[in-house]
Amino acid sequence: KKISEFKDPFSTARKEKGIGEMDDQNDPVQMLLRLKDVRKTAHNWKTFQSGAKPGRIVIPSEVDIRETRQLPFELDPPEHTEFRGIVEDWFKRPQNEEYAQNVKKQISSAIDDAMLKESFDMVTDLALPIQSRALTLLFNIPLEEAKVWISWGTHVFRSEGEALDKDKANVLYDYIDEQLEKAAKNPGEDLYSVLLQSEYQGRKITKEEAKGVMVLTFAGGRDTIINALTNATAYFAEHPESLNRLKEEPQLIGKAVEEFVRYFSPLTQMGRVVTEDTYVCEHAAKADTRVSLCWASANRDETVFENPNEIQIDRKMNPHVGFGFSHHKCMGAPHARQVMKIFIEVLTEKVGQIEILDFKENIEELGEFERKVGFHNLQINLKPIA
Ligand code: HEM
Ligand code: EMZ
Repeated sequence: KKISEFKDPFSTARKEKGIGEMDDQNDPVQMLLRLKDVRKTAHNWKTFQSGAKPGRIVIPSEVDIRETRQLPFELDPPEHTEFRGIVEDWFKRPQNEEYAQNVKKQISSAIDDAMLKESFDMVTDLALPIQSRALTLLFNIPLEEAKVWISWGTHVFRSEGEALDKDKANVLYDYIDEQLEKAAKNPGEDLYSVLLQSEYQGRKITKEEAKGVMVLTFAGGRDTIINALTNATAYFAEHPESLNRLKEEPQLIGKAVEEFVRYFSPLTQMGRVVTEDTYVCEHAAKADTRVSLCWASANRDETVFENPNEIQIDRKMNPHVGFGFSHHKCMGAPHARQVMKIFIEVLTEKVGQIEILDFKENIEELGEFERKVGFHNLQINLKPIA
């Protein structure tokens, strides 16, 4: 059995019923499993809203550990459209050549250091530092600051085992409050300062709104990137021929990134709150209940993807929804794609062999389903190209 194999737990339910069910802290969720339904529902923000009580569209629900509304994530049109418009350009900076070169410097040096070790944990010793350091570029602040973030571990709201962790969350909230205070007193060229100077609905953005953006960028782009890098590394350890192919044909790296996002679906699902009695996939969905858009299931939909359970690094048609769909599609995708692309590029340039020494899988419990989303740890050894 391959360590880098990620089974699709949804296939029977997707084919037979199209929906799955899970309870989450006594607030059950009807999960939409088919790509077509996921898209249609994501598009219909009037009936399936994001702007519910903060934390409720996240599964597991964060209503008990968070009051700040994450922005633009927990808004619906027309407010969502205006708010997203204010921040979107900033989140496209990762496409600039200079940004890419800085990411490359960071990742090259991280991999050089890792190759000096006999063995190390891909999750906490490599993916987490890469993710945290790259985030300093997105924020446009000194690299030094990454040290603080690395000390928080892989998820800012959860500890190993998925339990919500309020104390951990409070560390993040206090930190962001402090950074925003500093930026307000002494504005610079960083994301905090830029936010505080932006205008929304004809007035300046409030500190609470700026905090909502920062909480989201810290939380949303963290375990997702870490799992994507770790899972791709496990895959290359077991498929050295694929890494070789990408070395020979680097123009395929972009396609490979999309295929990893499809196959690993680092964000399993996202909820919506139903605003009026309706039906999803012929099942009644009452007002004020939750449904979820299950990206991970949609990405294995056999009516859309040929051989959905195989990684094809050169997959031709790949309309995956790993980064979401419609209004809320991932704003961090340019950054995430750049980090993943450059990570793979550096592997092809420097690494000759990847050996897995030990691992512990990270399994999500989703009611009737169990889904592997990544690894709590992946102990590996990297050998330089001879
Ligand atoms: C939204 C996935 C990385 C910031 C989303 C959504 C998905 C997603 C599926 C849609 C949520 C919804 O429809 O409610 C991913 C994956 C990532 C990743 C798979 C890594 C491989 C990042 C990063 C950042 C980020 C690195 C920022 C640093 C956001 C934001 C939104 C979002 C701000 C909300 C956009 C909106 O509501 O308009 N992401 N994400 N993500 N993501 Fe990501
Ligand atoms: C939320 C979410 C964002 C949530 C787009 O997804 O990511 C999750 O990891 C966080 O726990 O708060 O930011």
